[in-house]
Parts: sequence; structure tokens; C-alpha cells
Amino acid sequence: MSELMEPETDFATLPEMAADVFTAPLRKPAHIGDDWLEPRQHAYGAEENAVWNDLFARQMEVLPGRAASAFMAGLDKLDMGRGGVPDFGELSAELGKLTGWSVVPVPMLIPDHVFFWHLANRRFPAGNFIRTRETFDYIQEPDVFHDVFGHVPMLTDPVYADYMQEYGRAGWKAMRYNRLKALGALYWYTVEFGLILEAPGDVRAYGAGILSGPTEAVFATEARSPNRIMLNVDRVMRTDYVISDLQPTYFVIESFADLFHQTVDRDFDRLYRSLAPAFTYANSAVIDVDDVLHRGTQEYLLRGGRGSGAAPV
Ligand code: HBI
Ligand code: FE
Repeated sequence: MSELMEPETDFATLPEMAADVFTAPLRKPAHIGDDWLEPRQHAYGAEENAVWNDLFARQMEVLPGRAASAFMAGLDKLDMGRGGVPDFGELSAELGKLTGWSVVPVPMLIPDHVFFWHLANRRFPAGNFIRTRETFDYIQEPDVFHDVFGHVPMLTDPVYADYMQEYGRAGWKAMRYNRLKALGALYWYTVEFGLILEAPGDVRAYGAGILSGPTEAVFATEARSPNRIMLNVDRVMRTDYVISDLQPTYFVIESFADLFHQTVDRDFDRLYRSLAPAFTYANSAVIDVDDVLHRGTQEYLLRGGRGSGAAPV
């Protein structure tokens, strides 16, 4: 059935990453092993826990009615609002009972093949630090608030949980074809910035990049600037992405089963053989095959985007 996974491996051991595969170079801290895991979770102090609580409260002002029902249910199931940064041991015990996933601490961005390997084993790598008040609104590196608040609640949904594991398994094939960036675009437009059409006219966010920030939760679901296009895996894997601003385009799924089947039933060998090394479509493009829910004005982007003072409308 699955064209996405690699039947010849059990994913128990870390794959070798060939030197000629294109990926970002990262310098491993001295205390970290090949699995890039921290020996233990950081012990958060009072001010750090207060940062978590304030970020949590801010998101709860905007997420009801905008976040996917599965996300809100996940927050509840894991009792994420109990106060302070959640303990990964407790979180993993709860999540383990629900879908078999665990949460493990990592120091920073980790290499693609290590990240994929953890996902293939139902381990979610989460940042072992929290942003400061100075970087409250915007951070480049994923911290524990983005990773745990943004990603982990969705892992309580059984179908989504399976999708994430299959995504991790897909990393092997992408490495073999040297198309990690294309597979990364799929992650970006689903796991990080995905929208779901829960009912006609009712678009909600399930992507962690949207759910962990106050501006994008409103912008992604309601603003006139961005395109909202029904997800097409082949198209998305050919689409460029920016990591430093609100998205010009969001891709929308009908259900998590739709997301799972679009990826797992796809022949990725054929897709990788036909993909160009770099992206074909700009991140603001609307192309003839698109099933468009909302064609954006792109006024936020065209007025200059982040740093320009343009309103995220
Ligand atoms: N590392 N800590 C961390 N978090 C991520 O989300 C992450 C990563 N390394 C690689 C990676 N993501 C990419 O492979 C995906 O964005 C595709
Ligand atoms: Fe993320």
C-alpha cells in the first residue's frame, strides 16, 4: 500500500547521511550524542514558567474558533494549561497512552535525517529552552513553547499521529533522491502552516507555526492577503517557502485522513524523479491546477511585509 515508507528498514538505527546530500550544516554541541538528545529536560525557573504562562494566555485569546477542533481537544487531553512548562516525562506518559508518541528534548535545530529518524520512531524532538521577554513575539529557532504548545496537542489525534510517523519514514527516500528540501516544503505547508476546512466556510489552523503565534492565527484564517488553496502534495513539494514572515499562501486539507492518504498513497519515487533540484513555484503563486478557496490580495506582502509597518490584513 504505502509508497511513502521504506519497507527494507525498521528505522531502529540512525540512517547514514551521505556527504553529497544537500542539507544545512549544523554544529553539534559537545555534550550531545549522535541522536542529538539532551541528557535531561531543562529545569525551568519561575520567570521562565511565567513566560510560558503568558504565552499560553495570549494564544487562548485568539485560538478558540480559529484553531482546529483536534488541537483544542489535544490541549485539553494533555492538560497543557495546568501552569508552567510541561514536564516531558508526564507529557510522554499521557501521549503514550493516547497515540504512542513521546516528547524528547533537543538543544536546537537538529539535522534533517536525525529529525526524521525520531519522528519515524514516534518521538517528537522539542526545544530545551524558552524564549525571553525580548524575543516574546518572534523567534527563529523553535523553543519549547512553539514545539510543545504548537505541535504536541495535534499528536493526540490518531490519524495525525500516524501522518507524522509516515512523514519521518519518508525522509529516507528523500535523502536517497537528494530532495530533502522538497519534503521539507510538505512539512512546512502542513505540519507548520496547515489549515483544515472543518465545515463549509469554516477554515481552522492545525499548523504549529500558526498556532504558536497571535498574529498568524488571525492572518491565516481571516485576512484577505494570503491565498488559501486546497492541498495538492505534488504542487506543494514544488513550492518555495520563507521562514521569516507571515505566509503568502496556506494549503487547506479536508480532514487528517485526506492528508494521510494524499501522502502515503503517493508514488514518491516517481515524484522525486520528476522534481527539479530547486523549487518551481513562488510562495505567492496561484497556478492553473489550483483548487482555490480564497485568492489573496497579497497586500501585506506587496506593501513590504515584516518590518515595513504593513498591517497583516
Ligand atoms: N530540528 N529541533 C528541530 N525542530 C524541527 O522542527 C526541525 C529540526 N530539524 C530539521 C527539521 N525540522 C526539518 O527537517 C523539517 O522542517 C522538515
Ligand atoms: Fe515547528
